[in-house]
Amino acid sequence: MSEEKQPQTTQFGFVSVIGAPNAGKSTLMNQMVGAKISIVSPKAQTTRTRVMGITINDFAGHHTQIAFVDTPGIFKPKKRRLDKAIVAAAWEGVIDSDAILFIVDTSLKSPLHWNEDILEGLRSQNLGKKKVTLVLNKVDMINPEKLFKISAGFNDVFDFDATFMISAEKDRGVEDVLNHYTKLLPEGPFMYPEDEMTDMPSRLMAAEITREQVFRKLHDELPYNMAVDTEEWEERADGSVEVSQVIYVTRDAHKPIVLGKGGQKIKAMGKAARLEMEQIFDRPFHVKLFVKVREQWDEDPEHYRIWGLDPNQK
Ligand SMILES: Nc1nc2c(ncn2[C@@H]2O[C@H](COP(=O)(O)OP(=O)(O)OP(=O)(O)O)[C@@H](O)[C@H]2O)c(=O)[nH]1
Ligand SMILES: [Mg+2]
Repeated sequence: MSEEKQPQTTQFGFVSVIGAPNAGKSTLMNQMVGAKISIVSPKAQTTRTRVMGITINDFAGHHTQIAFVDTPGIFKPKKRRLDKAIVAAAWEGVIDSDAILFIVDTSLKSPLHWNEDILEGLRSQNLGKKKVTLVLNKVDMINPEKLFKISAGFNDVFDFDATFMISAEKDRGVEDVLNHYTKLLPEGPFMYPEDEMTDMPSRLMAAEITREQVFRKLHDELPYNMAVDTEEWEERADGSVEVSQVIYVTRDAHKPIVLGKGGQKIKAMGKAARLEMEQIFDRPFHVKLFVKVREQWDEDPEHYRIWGLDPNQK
């Protein structure tokens, strides 16, 4: 019997992408969607909210729209309110999804140990019939022997429906993961227009683009404790967009770091962000950036509201 199905039948589902901070969740989602939807950086805890990347794929007679939900990295939050909200948002993604993609950074010294919290969490969540797929990432950095040991270690402690070994960054093995979900997801109508790639509002997307440029231009000079909000978004008659954004830092001493000598740094960030926005939104942009010190931006209820996070996580 062949697995071929009628091409008219469509399939649709949400796949939540979970993993420890820095595992490569956003890199993989962007790769599968074929567009830069979620920002990526070498710093842990880059993604702070749920970001959806939508794609349509055809494989073995299946015609499927897949909505990947990139989540913030899951870790054990200690005290900070923002950390608790971030981790809660990640687990919420799991509960709402049809299937779970669990991605692991295999280049770490002890990946299994590093992921204990998540495995524990997966065991305690009511997953019903949801399948959990193991995706071993960054295989470009380790040898096959170690990789197979890691794979066996994870499969010993949890019942995964399949295991993939990939390099999200080098685009190796990514298509197999995409095809897996193309077959797996339930039959049903597409939930999003065929050309839609994300459900993220443009203002938030623009803020994320700038936040990535701040990471890039400052490397390790700035702690990760920084936020960007889009204050104004104005569509001009000529088709261009004027955007004003504020980069929030928590200390006076951080302000000159962001500005750079004679404002060089912030100028460069603004330019890079503008080019990226023009590419993503396919229209001209004018970007104005400001730096403000707000010691407790991560306690400001407005910030939580904008980003769809719940400030009252226990
Ligand atoms: N060598 C290698 N690096 C990778 C691979 N995939 C991702 N990375 C790098 O790992 C770092 C983290 O990638 P992200 O995609 O931001 O990871 P994330 O899981 O979304 O991280 P958070 O949002 O902070 O939880 C970045 O520097 C990526 O370039 C891979 O396959 N190989
Ligand atoms: Mg991320």
